[in-house]
Amino acid sequence: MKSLKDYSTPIFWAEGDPGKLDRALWKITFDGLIEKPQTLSFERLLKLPVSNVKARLTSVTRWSVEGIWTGISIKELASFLFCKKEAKYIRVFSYREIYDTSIPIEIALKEKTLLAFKFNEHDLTEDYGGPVRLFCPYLWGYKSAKSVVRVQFTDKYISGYWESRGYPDHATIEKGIVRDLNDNGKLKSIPGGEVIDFLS
Ligand SMILES: Nc1nc2c(c(=O)[nH]1)N[C@H]1C(S)=C(S)[C@@H](COP(=O)(O)O)O[C@H]1N2
Ligand SMILES: [Mo]
Repeated sequence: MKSLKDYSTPIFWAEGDPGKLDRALWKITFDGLIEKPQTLSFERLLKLPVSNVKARLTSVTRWSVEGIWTGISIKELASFLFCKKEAKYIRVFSYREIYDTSIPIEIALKEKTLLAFKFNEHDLTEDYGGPVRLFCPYLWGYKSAKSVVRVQFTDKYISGYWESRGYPDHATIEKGIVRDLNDNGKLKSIPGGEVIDFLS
């Protein structure tokens, strides 16, 4: 099965390329409106029940790539961390905490929103947000923060890196044209919302 690189998926690092990341030392802090705030090593995270979802990452810059994403669902994490009912959003921070983004809890708890570490059985490389990134196929790609170091459960919405630079906070995927990277970048129409099928 092909990797993201095999599909020539563009590599976005608005905050600058983070360089080499050490998966053996990687940690993710979970805090905010949860009963059990804690920091988990990447190794410990991998011991939680794993989900595999076939879904697309779709960028507002008009490309879309599909594959099997493997990770720990936010739903699983919310139950493991005893998420409080007051939590309305998750705010996710990338390595160095320059890039962040937030999504509503009801979208975070949908089955395909993951802290993902594999695409088509290949470990995510640093270019694509390894060791672990958010993956949320329901919204534009700027919500899928790469190389995640912190997940905060919160009741206040704070615009993230791209949202505070003019991209919509809701990030609803709009109807229009995208390049399908699984089909040599062929231009195809999408209906709006999670990209499941193209319009013919
Ligand atoms: N840390 C970080 N995460 C990020 C970005 C970024 O610039 N920095 N870009 C976002 C955008 S706009 C998209 S479309 C996807 C692209 O993922 P890729 O670089 O793995 O293709 O990552 C998202 N996550
Ligand atoms: Mo994007």
